[in-house]
Amino acid sequence: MNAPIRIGIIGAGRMGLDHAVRVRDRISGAVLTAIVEPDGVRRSIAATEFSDARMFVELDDAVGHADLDAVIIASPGRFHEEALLKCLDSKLDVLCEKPLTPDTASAIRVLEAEQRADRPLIQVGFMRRFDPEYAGLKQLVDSHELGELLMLHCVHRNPEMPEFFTQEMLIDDSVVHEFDLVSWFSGSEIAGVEVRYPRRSSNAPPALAEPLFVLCELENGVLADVEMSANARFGYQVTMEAVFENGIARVGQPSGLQRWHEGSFRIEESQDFLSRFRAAYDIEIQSWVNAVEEARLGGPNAYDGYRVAAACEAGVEALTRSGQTIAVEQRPRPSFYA
Ligand code: ISE
Repeated sequence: MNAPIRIGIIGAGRMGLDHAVRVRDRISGAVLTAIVEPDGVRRSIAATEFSDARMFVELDDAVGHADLDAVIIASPGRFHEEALLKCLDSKLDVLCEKPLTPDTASAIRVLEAEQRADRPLIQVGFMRRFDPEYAGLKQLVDSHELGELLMLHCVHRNPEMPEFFTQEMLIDDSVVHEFDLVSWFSGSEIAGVEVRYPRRSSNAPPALAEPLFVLCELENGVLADVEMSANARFGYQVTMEAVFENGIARVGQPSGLQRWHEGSFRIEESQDFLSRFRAAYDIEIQSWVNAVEEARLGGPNAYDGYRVAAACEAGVEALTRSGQTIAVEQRPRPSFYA
């Protein structure tokens, strides 16, 4: 049996700690050796919970001292470029949480640096591709069993968002997932993005105008709409309906315990993305670890992250030019990412 892959996690926030538990308890062939977190409070919480891992303030220290084969980047997107470039310099395999970077200029710098390596080293954390229902839908699309895919109706509802959440984050932190999926399902590139504003929800904090209605035009003619709600209150709900020539398919419908009581019927709804996508994250990280073992990627690559960044850039511009379709500008896929 091979030695376990030694993993360091950058960022001990909500996502980073969730991955730390996953690597420690549920992933085979991996061991958590390091956590990098500049914030002292978060670092000491992590140190208590993950006493077998070494704690570092800076990535440089971890790369210099810890036994590392691979890194999960779970810090906020604006810090990704610097971390990615350092990991590439040290030839470390990386699972980078979405977004790869917040804009295309920085994503291109990462792609250029990565292409100096022998092979792609960065997998991007579009975990929904690993959700069993979404993976089943992808198989259905690719089988052509229901004919060609025509449209996708996507719903992305969060119960509430933290105070720091900005209007742009509705696109590059949330709709970013749908940008990846609609392109993956349709097997085509996003050509244009339009944003429309329905009546504003009184649940929206002063800094946000939402919900949003986002329309994506794919190069092959598929249309995808996304309802993005940041403060839907009742729970966390992410669904998709795919319309084919000869049928439809749905994912993300409420499931689980069903309860009938006092004249009503009830099914529990998820309350956050970590529980809703727990299985997807587990499968994603296991797939990545297995792939690292074989010196390859186990999911979407940095070019996928770049093209989604390009769609996000158009989407952010569309926020201020409601009703206009903003073209997505992107460079062709280098053969390195074929
Ligand atoms: C969050 O960062 C995620 O990635 C979740 O999957 C998404 O549903 C949520 O809207 C984002 O803020």
